[in-house]
Amino acid sequence: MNLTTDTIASHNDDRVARHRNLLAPWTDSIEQTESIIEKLMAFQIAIPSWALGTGGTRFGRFPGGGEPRSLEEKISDVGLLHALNRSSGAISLHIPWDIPQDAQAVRQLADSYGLAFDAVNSNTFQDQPDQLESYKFGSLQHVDRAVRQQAIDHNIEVIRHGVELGSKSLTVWLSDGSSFPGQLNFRKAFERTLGGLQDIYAALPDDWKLFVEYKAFEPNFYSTTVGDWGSSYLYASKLGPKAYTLVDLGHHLPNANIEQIVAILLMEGKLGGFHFNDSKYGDDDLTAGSIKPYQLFLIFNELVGGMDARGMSHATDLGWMIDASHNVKDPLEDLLQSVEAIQLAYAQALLVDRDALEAARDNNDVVQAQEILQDAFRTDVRPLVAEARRRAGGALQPLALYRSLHIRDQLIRERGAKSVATGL
Ligand code: AOS
Ligand code: ZN
Ligand code: ZN
Repeated sequence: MNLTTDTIASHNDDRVARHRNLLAPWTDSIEQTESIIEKLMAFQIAIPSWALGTGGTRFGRFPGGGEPRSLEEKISDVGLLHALNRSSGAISLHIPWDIPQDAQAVRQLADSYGLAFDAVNSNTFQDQPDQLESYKFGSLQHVDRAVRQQAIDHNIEVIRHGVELGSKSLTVWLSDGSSFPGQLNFRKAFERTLGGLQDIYAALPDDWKLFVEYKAFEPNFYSTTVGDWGSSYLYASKLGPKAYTLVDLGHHLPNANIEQIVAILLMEGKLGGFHFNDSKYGDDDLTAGSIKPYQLFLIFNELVGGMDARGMSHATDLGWMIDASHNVKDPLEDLLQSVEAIQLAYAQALLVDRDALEAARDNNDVVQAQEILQDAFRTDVRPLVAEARRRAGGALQPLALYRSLHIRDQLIRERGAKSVATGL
């Protein structure tokens, strides 16, 4: 499925007059406006390969049709998103769901869509048909050395695939933990997991990063061996300078102050990246910004402040990835919504008057500090995000264009009504 520049241009032509009107007020502060647009254009968000099919819950799965049947079709789907919004210029793969048969060809295909490979993800939370040992009681934490070794070898194989594709990071998410009190010796589980991560870390190329993703609970319901940012930080610190913590927004206990976690990890140089999503109850993996957009903004507020303080590049120094998937929407439409929500939060955070905020804090002017943040959050930055897309060659309204072209119908004709993507 290829989207031509002509199609996008004619979509934009029909809308550009209205767009210019919406943009007009922004020309009063032209310097700030231009700087935000440039930053938005540079900001790319990686799409996870497993979000391209309709996700499942443990109660059932309802494929929407036209789902990608192969790695090549997944790349083509992300290429389509990127053509529409010019902000989804990377894909994050999952092994073994996405094993590339011919890495060179896969790389070329991604390249033809302007896509890079973001972090590769390992999988030691499921048993694969050809696998000798079972992960029923964990992987890197397992009491049996053979199971641990199998998990280590798998991660090293994932790195190898990533190297062939030009990826620069490995995300390790472990489902390891226990479901009942007494089941696990916490200290031994930690030590064994650390040992395994050390072996994986040793296989990491010099210019790679290892992301240690934490999660409070699920699938284990009593303890998780990498259960919170404190444990992840501890593993990452013990591993060394190439290891970082990865924050998945859905992986906290209710009401956790994620923006504060982000601020501290960033300050310590140990924040690696994100899995963006949203949730109301647990690891719901809902569309970014769909439930708590203010929280997303507050996180970006810490990111912009903290990254600027450390002289980091917003575009390249952290891993920006989506981790969302569910049952009821067209996955491509959902991803367009997630990307836009992330861009809006980022643009609003760029609006914050940081000097005024610091001054208010120094004066203990609580009201003014709150006003400054809310003023940015309540600003409609959609015209800026649309302008960034337009300048980069994308569509003013990606979702509207996707719908008007009946892309899902075309994909169903091409791939069938019952195609099911590999993944969760
Ligand atoms: C699991 O809850 C984690 O969020 C993982 O990052 C991710 O969902 C998984 O690796 C994809 O299967
Ligand atoms: Zn995740
Ligand atoms: Zn998750």
